[in-house]
Amino acid sequence: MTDYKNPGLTLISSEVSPGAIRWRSPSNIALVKYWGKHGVQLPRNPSVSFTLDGAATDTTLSYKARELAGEGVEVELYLDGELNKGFTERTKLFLEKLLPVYPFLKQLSLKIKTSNSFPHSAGIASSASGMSALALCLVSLEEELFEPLKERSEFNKKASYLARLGSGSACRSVYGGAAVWGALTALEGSSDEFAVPVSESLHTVFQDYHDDILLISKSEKSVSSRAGHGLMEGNPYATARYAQATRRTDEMLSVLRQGNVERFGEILESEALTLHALMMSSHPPYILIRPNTLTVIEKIHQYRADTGLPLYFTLDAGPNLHLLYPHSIAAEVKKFIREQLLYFCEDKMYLADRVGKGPERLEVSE
Ligand code: 2P0
Repeated sequence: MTDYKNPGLTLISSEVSPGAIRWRSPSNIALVKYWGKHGVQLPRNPSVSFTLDGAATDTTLSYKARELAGEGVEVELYLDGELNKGFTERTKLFLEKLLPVYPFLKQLSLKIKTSNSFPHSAGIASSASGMSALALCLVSLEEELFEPLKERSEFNKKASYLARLGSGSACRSVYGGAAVWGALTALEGSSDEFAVPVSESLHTVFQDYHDDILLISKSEKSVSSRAGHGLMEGNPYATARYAQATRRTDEMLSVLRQGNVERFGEILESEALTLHALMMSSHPPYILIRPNTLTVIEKIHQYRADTGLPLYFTLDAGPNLHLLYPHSIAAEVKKFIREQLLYFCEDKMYLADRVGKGPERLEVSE
């Protein structure tokens, strides 16, 4: 077990000068899905994801010594420049959970300014990029107030660990390329407590893979991911699913090394459909895909049969489709999207994204 508890990390308030830290973290798309958790945000099975490039959260964490000491954490969160009560409350609870690791957080007054690169209403979850950006700001804050961590890998591991406590999938966003979260016998250093990078073994074809996100519906989901994970506890297929996901993460890692885009696509699509089948077989059952999700899936299958091109889809916990394909076929695929798929998207919108290099620390702007 990793134990980051450190009661010694406290400050002499009169010595703290105000400051600010800014990180931009991308979102990620799971290739093999995390679905089901236990304990303190521990996954029931390993998962592997591509880190995206364009879909990201930009977060600035400002801090100063707190005037009056209190028990909880003093924080305000501004989303796109406006104080957001819901996110402030969620962030406060998250930071309070971190007090055993960072007791100094209650000696500070914190202001978080955050914005997403994708529109609010796009129906894309921002918890992965948001919690990853915040966790990176916190580890940088630790370094600024105390000592630098010895290695870059230690920094990332701690950020991934903290991000996981905010939102499971966020722990994979800390790394560029691809990341694995969950202990796998064949992957040294892998853990249920944080994600590890696997980008070094990524075949060149996957290094700039495309992920175009088709916005089928922007409505709020009827069942949250948190509730969905919870329902896995009573799902009759859960045990078989966790074993399958473990095997598939192993196989996906070989596929990512070898550059086999067809096998990649087969696993990818089966993972998407399995995820939604798990939702439909939960008690109570629920359905997050929409009729247009199925229409587009059929069109993608037909396109593949007609052209032989390796265009495959995946789904998150919602109705929107992610279309994954190699850069070499980008021109044809974009034409197909424009001419045949956009009609089925709400507001005829899609977001063009691709595999990215991971989070970046940015200069603080006033
Ligand atoms: C994943 N998803 O692996 C899976 C597949 C969505 C579909 O993890 O409760 O927001 O914060 O740990 O990470 C979405 O759930 O859930 C998710 P919490 P999270 O990306």
